[in-house]
Amino acid sequence: MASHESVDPLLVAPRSDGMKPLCSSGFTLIELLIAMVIIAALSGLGFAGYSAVVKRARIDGTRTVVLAVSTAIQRHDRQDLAVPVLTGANWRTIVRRAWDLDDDNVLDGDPSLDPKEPLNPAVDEFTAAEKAEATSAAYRGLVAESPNLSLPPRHVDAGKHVLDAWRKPLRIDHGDSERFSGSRFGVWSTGPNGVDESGDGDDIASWKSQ
Ligand SMILES: [Ca+2]
Ligand SMILES: [Ca+2]
Repeated sequence: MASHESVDPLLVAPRSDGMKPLCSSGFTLIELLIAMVIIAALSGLGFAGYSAVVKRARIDGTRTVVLAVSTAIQRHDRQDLAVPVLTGANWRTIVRRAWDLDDDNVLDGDPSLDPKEPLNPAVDEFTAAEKAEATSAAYRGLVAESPNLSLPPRHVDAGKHVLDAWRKPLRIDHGDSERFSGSRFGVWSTGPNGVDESGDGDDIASWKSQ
């Protein structure tokens, strides 16, 4: 039997309605373009969905760290630190805020490990005098002084600063219990936009539920 006899004539014969035979070609250019547009749209939706999932995971991870730090500070119940300072030939005692010895609202790392990173002022915390004061009071920052505080390594930098998911050090402020929902202090991350809004905006704060 000849091979052409096995082909259905309807599939190859010219059609009376002027349309192409059913198996005459693959995709037309228009069909290819439509397929490409659909694939591009689906890819965009997939990327947007992925980005949203990553952002949510970072917010949730940062919130866990903020609450862990807040709990560790409450456990210490140590708000102030008496620091001996040598002025001329005389020693005197000054009071500093524990966990923010240099009063810059950045949660302290370990002063003795302060990397003095010139390109990142946020982790360039301690002046030489503040470092000396911290050393004289055996003060080493939250992570070094909180043995029960367990944080994922990605949330701690070389200077023992606690970082959020965007690699920014956490912030702290003391004193205003009305602002901090009854607590004497508040801890926060500057959030996805990396801008410090004192706990407002997209900041992730220990005294706010999100
Ligand atoms: Ca500080
Ligand atoms: Ca912010």
